[in-house]
Amino acid sequence: MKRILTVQDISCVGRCSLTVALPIISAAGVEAGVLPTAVLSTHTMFPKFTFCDLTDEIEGISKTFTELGLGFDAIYTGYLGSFRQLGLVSELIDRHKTENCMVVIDPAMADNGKLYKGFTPEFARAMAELCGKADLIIPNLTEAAFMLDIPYNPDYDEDYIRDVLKRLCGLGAKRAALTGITFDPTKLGTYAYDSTTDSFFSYFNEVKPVAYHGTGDIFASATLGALMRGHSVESSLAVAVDYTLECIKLTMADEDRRTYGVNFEQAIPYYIERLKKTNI
Ligand code: PXL
Repeated sequence: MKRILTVQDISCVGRCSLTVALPIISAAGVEAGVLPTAVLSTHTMFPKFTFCDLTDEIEGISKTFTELGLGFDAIYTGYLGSFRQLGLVSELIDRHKTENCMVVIDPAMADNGKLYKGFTPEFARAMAELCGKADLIIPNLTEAAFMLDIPYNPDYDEDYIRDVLKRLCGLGAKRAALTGITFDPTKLGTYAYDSTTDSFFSYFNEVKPVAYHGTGDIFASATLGALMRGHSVESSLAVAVDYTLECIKLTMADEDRRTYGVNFEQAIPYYIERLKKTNI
């Protein structure tokens, strides 16, 4: 059984970061080790939240894993809250990265042309440096623009997306997958570039006329789960597109849906079944 380490905050309520990553990765049949970087009452989109920083714990936990001989098949990072955390996570990757350990980075910090509360363009550039250590990065177009220090351009064409992906790999990441990409009003999905083979890949499914918060974390966690189950990068991204769409459909169908996150829990049986198929 594979074991991964995911490094991100735990927001007690709000369906993001660890409360999403843990159940999805466990559902994939993969042991999910966690390194919580902060405890928040909710994520930062809520009008009020508490924040307990756990940065001081990162180095001790990381070193203790090494002393115990605990290795990981993947390190998956999500929302990280400070420059110091970026530095410590970079060291953690250096310490634990082996040939058989895949580094997946979701630079969760922005969406719809804007940085989340508390982030700056300088932070995005520091996140870009961390992304240089990844085997796969999974930004949305806003995060990509901030990391590359280029204007956010929602009126893109395929050439533009290919150029952005090549530049993202220019940061040092072996592969980059952009989420939330659409060239056709009826389709939404991912567009990816693998610099090791100089090849592009895209996968789309239905688009729904809604925008729910928290789908980025679900997409990244579902990708990681599929990778650890032996899917190729391309097949893992396709699984994540299909699972995220299923989460959105179930949320739309729920008359009592919450104002935050999507009903990813109800779509877990779908994910488990979808993992059994390799269509790419
Ligand atoms: O979904 C990304 C995320 C993770 N963690 C925290 C957040 C957000 C997005 O707003 O605030 C604390």
